[in-house]
Amino acid sequence: MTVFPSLYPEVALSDMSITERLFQGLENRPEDVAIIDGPTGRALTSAALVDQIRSLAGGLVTRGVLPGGTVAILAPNCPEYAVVFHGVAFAGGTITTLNPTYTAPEIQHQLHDAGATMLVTIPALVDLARAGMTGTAVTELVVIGGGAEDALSLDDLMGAPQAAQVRVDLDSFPVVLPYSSGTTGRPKGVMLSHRNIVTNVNQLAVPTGIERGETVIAFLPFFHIYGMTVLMNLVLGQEGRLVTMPRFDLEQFLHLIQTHAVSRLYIVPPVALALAKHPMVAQYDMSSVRFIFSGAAPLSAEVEIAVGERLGAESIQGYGMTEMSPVSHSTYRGKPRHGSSGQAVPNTECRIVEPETGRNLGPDQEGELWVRGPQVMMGYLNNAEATAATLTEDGWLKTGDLAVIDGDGYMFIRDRLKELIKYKGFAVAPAEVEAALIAHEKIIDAAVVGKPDDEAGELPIAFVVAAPDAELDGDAVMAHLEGCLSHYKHPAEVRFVDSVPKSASGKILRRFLRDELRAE
Ligand code: 4UU
Repeated sequence: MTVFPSLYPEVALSDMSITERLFQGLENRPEDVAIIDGPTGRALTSAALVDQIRSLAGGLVTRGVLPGGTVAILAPNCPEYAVVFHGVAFAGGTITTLNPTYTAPEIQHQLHDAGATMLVTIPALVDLARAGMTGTAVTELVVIGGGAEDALSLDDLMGAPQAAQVRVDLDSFPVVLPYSSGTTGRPKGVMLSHRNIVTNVNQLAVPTGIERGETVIAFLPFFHIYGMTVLMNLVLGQEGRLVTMPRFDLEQFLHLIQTHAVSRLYIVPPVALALAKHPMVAQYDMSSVRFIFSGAAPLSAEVEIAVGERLGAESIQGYGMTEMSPVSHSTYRGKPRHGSSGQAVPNTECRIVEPETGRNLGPDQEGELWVRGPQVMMGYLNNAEATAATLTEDGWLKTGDLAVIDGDGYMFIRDRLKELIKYKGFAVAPAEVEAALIAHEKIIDAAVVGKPDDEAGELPIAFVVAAPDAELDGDAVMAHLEGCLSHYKHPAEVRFVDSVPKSASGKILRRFLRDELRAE
């Protein structure tokens, strides 16, 4: 069996919790600013961040919310995100992170599935949060900054500082529950342990380590695993400084890079494209930028090189998946191979498996990428079937991505075997969109697949079968989706068809539809 091991020395497995690992990067520089709210310039020193995390953890324990429960957070990036995330983790709790652009039904689904009992949000999202809580086990709404009726403020929760990490098992307790659809179906809770995340932080520090005081801009959302592990936990845990942005806006992004002399950009391909081509970039001083890292979707070698040349910075890529905490591959600094997703990070083994036969393939042969390592998830929450379909008994994760690994261990993603659509780096689960479409009384069948797009990477396209004699147009379909699916999941186009191509067993033949779209 051909196994591609990491070519780099192993990192020791740590016995720290994720918050203890964070404190390692904060406690020796108490007076340094650790995190700045981009829009307002409000700054928190390392000492203030540690104090707030300890106070929140203490308050949650005193109130009896934790340990043992699940707290949900529905918020855009802001300094308090790190306080809430780590306050819960330090108190021995589980945190489930919600996309703040979700609709009420989407929020409701995740809160219910994760078994959350407390929801933390911001003032602007209170109404949405309340609608999403309805019918779930959430009994307490907490608002960062306070000011809402019948809700606690985050300050109300602060208690006597929690001195030490509330002990939970580092390998079998899910500290984080982000949601991902994996290779098939609807979004599922991905159970990640303290060991998973701490190890991934330490693994990624090898190829792309951060120097003390480096400033990193954080527009990638903390609710998604890329922003959570790489920005919030790696940057702060390695003595870097974060400038948070609540959402991506090119002008504000450039302005904040200039104002704060940002040295490092973690981005996704659409932002790489904008940085390479947009005229506005020339109006700002980008000379502080030294390092650019793109992940979450394919980026061509041309754009990867162009963005590095335009900004005079090292430009590289990494590859990850929520189920891998997320990073399995990263380009090592000073060893670029443009167009590649990089080499396996330490402690990480890979296989390339021929999908039809299950046979192991060798270098330069294309097959499904399987990954094994200490960053691979525990499994999906309450879903043994999906877990068994994704993880083998001996610990290999089937990524659902088609890749090749060259003779030097560089991995190149070639295509996607799984049904997932990536819109601007965000995962769209076709099964979820199809279920929402079919919920319309005049739609009898539907299939959703991705169409290649220069800017977004892929656009979701819906193939819809209307009931006989039903009067239905694209606008009516889109109006139906409003309020039940967040906008990034909405099809860019609705096509009416007579039938959806299916296999004998009733599975949608997505490849068939995708090939049709690619041929256009
Ligand atoms: C082609 O997108 C992510 C995680 C991305 C990430 C995080 C930290 C990358 C580098 C890093 O350092 O997770 P999910 O779960 O949202 O989506 C996972 C899927 C992969 O299975 C693959 O299909 O996103 C796609 N993907 C990529 N595709 C992720 N990275 C890449 C990449 N090239 N570099």
